[in-house]
Amino acid sequence: LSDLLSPKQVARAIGVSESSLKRWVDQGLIRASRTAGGHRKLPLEDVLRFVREREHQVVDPDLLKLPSVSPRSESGLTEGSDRLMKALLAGNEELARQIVFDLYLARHRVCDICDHVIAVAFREIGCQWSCQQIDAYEERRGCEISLRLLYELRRVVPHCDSKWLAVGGTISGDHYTIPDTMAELVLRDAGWKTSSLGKNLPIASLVRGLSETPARLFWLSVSHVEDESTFLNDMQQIVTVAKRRKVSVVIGGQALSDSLRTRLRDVTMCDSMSQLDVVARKMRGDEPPPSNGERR
Ligand code: B12
Repeated sequence: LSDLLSPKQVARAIGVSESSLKRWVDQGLIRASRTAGGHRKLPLEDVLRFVREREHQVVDPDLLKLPSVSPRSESGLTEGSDRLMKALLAGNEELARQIVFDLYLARHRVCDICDHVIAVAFREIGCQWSCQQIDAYEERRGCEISLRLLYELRRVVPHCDSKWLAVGGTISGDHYTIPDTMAELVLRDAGWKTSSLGKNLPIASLVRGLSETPARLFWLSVSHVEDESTFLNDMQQIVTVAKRRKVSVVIGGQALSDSLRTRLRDVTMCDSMSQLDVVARKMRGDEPPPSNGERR
């Protein structure tokens, strides 16, 4: 992430004096680097971490190059999912962004926003689609907006540790982009360096990608399975290479039926992004950070 901000920009953005801000920097509360001329420069992700931890309000998000945040944060996950669903169906990207970033700045964890807000909104969108209450374009447009939001969140999650590399993707026939992009984002938030190999990838290529990168974790998002026995064969190929290379395989997704689950071996199965977060942090020997008390 290359966004570096001046103390003046940050002070104005969060409505405090520049001298308070410089003091916090000098006390080490916000990490800063110095330019050749000796000026302090603050990385955006460190500023956001400080804002979340100290519960400051962002009064002028433009100055942080952030999407606009509503002045009074609506911090609940439950209201968030309903509001997000409506914003997505209306194609209101600005409002959708505001809802997601408000929750992030209100200290909800990225995995909780994914599970309890974005995924819930899409469950409802799926119901409305199957009851023919909405048109395909409304669903698809909502997917496009959500993907962009996930990439914007990715811009602000803190730096990751390059020792811990995770790769993953989806197998050919699986066109679902949101859960895979979420898995990558959650892994980054859990401190992993990630590199998605891609969506809808032929199994041979996915396996080659796994064997040619020094990854320690391989994630597979499974939202659509065309044929169960082909899928089990594909998984066998992944697990064989992963074992040889001492890579942990973590899979999740709504197409993992009970019959598939009972036949899968040597993989960690997760039902949610929160579980992925726990598994990923445990592997690195980390405890989950504190989050906003309200879970739903
Ligand atoms: C958007 C959508 C699509 C879009 C996706 C676009 C895109 N760019 O991603 C498109 C148009 C491709 C699509 C196509 C189809 N879809 Co569709 N789709 C949906 C919808 C509305 C949302 C899915 C979504 O992305 N949700 C957001 C994710 C994040 O939520 P999630 O899947 O619940 O994931 C959570 C967990 O499973 C877990 N998880 C997920 N992945 C991973 C990975 C890891 C590593 C871990 C740890 C955890 C994890 O964490 C997530 C967050 O909590 C669902 C409705 C629903 N109920 O979900 C239908 C739905 C899944 N689709 C459905 C169907 C039938 C189809 C089609 C077969 C339609 C058709 N006849 O062509 C095709 C199949 C496409 C294919 N071959 O891949 C049905 C499936 C019914 C069933 N169980 O069989 C659903 C349920 C709609 C419905 N009510 O009928 N779809």
